[in-house]
Amino acid sequence: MSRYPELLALSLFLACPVARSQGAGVPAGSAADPSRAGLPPDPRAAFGRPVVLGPDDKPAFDDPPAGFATRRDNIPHGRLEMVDYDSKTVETRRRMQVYTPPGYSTAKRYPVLYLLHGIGGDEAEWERYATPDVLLDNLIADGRAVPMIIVMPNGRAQKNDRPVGDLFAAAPAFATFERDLLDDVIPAIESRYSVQADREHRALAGLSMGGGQTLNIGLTHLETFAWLGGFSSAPNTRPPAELVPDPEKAKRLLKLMWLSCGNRDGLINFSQGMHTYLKEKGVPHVWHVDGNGHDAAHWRNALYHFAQKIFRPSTVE
Ligand code: FER
Repeated sequence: MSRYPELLALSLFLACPVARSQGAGVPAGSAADPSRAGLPPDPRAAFGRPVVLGPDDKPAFDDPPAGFATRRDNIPHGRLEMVDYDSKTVETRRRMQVYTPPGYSTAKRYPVLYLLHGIGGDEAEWERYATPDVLLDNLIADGRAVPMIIVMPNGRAQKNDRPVGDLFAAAPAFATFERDLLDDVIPAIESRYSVQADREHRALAGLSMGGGQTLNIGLTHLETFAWLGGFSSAPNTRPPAELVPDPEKAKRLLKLMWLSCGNRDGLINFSQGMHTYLKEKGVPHVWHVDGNGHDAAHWRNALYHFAQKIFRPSTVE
């Protein structure tokens, strides 16, 4: 998100209309956490909004084992490459980062995970936060994940897509990205890589703004994606009843609906709202609340678990 997370957390809080309108004016880490009295605001408890936890808001999984994101020399490695594509949506040439698994071969066809970044990020953000290539190399070597392609596009669909200036001013471009993803990114990937081009072999997941994009785009395009993961989804998330107007259809088509958030994340209410709605409507989903904030630890851990569940027989009840 930034090389200076404290400053970014503070500036996001100051710029955040939702936080300000709810009067959540307590800087993160002060009143909410007496153990931090006298310390600078805790960047992990971003946005300074009060977190109210309910009985369902607990971990569904243990934290990953030590070393899960450490590169191992004695296993096969995949490849990470930066790829250009023509975007009709933005009318420019754009970039995305693509991971191909160890032994990638055009003699096989692979499922694809599209992985979306946050408001301060770009196509390189996931790599900075979570090294998805290392994570997947390890999981695949241990037989815990299916060999897959991971596509990390730039979710800010506008001509200048660098995370500069007022980050919130680009919020509309994160909505425009729906067309860029469906009309430009996916066709470019499917024409260049050896992929299984159907809904059951496409997953969409993202962190924060990218989590909101995942829910907004994925739940309204179940003909395109069967596996969805919203990590710490941001206020760009549309109301659950708009995204899932037909719960029976969602039940029939979703192979995995993953929602997760840290229990110190001031944006948790957006994920809680989606969990409550899906629970009420009987739509099976994962609801995983761990001990992190709005931070890379949550996103790395979420990807570790999510990547093991996709493109396999569905196990969620
Ligand atoms: C907001 C607060 C946070 C918001 C977006 C975010 C669109 C996104 C944060 C992130 O991506 O980390 O009010 O409004």
